[in-house]
Amino acid sequence: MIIKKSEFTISAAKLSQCPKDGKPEFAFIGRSNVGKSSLINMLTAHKGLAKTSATPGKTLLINHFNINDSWYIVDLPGYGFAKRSKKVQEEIDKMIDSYMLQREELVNVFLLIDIRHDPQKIDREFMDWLGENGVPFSIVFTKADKLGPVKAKQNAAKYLNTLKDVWEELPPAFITSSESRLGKEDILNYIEEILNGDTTS
Ligand SMILES: Nc1nc2c(ncn2[C@@H]2O[C@H](COP(=O)(O)OP(=O)(O)O)[C@@H](O)[C@H]2O)c(=O)[nH]1
Ligand SMILES: [Mg+2]
Repeated sequence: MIIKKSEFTISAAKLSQCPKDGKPEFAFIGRSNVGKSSLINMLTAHKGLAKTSATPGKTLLINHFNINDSWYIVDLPGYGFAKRSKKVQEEIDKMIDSYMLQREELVNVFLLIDIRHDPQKIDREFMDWLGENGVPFSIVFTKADKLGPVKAKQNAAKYLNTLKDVWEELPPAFITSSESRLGKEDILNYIEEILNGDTTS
């Protein structure tokens, strides 16, 4: 898949404000500062498409980006950001829940995990919740350049291994770096396969 066009479409505060053209959506989510904006910019080769910032936790809206006039990247707010007020975080969680459960256009969720960190309870809870509700997702390990290739692979394998306590089948997983663009082709090919209805690989 080659991304020829990527542009911001709309920021929605609720589901009813999301685009109504029925195009498939691939959502990106994770804890604040996990590298979500950087990953979206890397995948689209569009610097500044999703804002990267040193002040984490700023995206409060569901942001849609039109890709090639045929599908959307959806940038969701980070969950579990301690500096937000409880009330604001609850509002966000409600918005995320309704998007995940009700948005018919949603095809796949990319759940981002910082490859350097030990498994965090909040990521695991979110993953299990997606599974229980039948929402298809993949894991994207971010910031692999900070570890180097060997350690990155080890950490990813170790992480995935912890899921086996409950998960019979592991979700697809990608090791990425927005710095080195590692994982770009794999993720874009995966999206293309899903869009083409090829679910055999
Ligand atoms: N070394 C390295 N740093 C990254 C990578 N991705 C993001 N970062 C840094 O991590 C911080 C948070 O990134 P950002 O994309 O804004 O995270 P977001 O809050 O999840 O959208 C920024 O300082 C980025 O420069 C990566 O792949 N490698
Ligand atoms: Mg961001």
